[in-house]
Amino acid sequence: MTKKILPRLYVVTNRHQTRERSLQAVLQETLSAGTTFVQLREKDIHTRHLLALAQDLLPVVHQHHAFLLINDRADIAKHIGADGVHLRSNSLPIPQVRQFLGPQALIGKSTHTLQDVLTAERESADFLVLGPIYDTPSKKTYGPPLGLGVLEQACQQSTLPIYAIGGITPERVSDVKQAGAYGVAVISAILESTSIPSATHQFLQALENS
Ligand code: TZP
Repeated sequence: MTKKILPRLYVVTNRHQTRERSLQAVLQETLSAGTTFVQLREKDIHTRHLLALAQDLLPVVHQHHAFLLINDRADIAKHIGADGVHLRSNSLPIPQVRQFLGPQALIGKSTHTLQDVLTAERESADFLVLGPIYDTPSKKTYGPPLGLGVLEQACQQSTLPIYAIGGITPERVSDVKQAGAYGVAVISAILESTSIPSATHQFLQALENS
């Protein structure tokens, strides 16, 4: 059975970081500019609104031949036919989600320590997101930056593709790739950008060149 090939750029949503633009408009712009991997991560939204938003976004994402993953909510992902789910530490365990969504679903896992990385590996996630690697405006929530050293160790000790997250900019792509990251996961450097197409192109170019 063939698994989907994972894109290198993973755009993570936060509708509060779009500079007053609608999330739909911002996503449309980054998808048109070449983004092919999106995580809908709206943690402070009621279930029914999240369902409606996900249902609204999925056809747009699929029109661009991109994948849509839903943060945490395997039930919503399954119901709308999303490409998979992105799990956090307090989500349902990976094996149960795998059983629920089936073998074709993409299952990503957020990790914040080397121990998290090794656990997620044993449970057969498809990919990991590790961070924050750098200082980010949201650092209070996510803790101090791990730095490139931890990223490098994680990439050496894991066979899974690892996306670096936290303060990632196009200028930092080559360093995280050099540390072994498969790709980058980005919120603010794309969603808050005054030119979403140009920010997206810069990331895609940096990923291609490193
Ligand atoms: N997990 C670790 S850092 C982070 C998440 C969700 C936020 C990353 O946001 P940004 O704006 O790309 O630094």
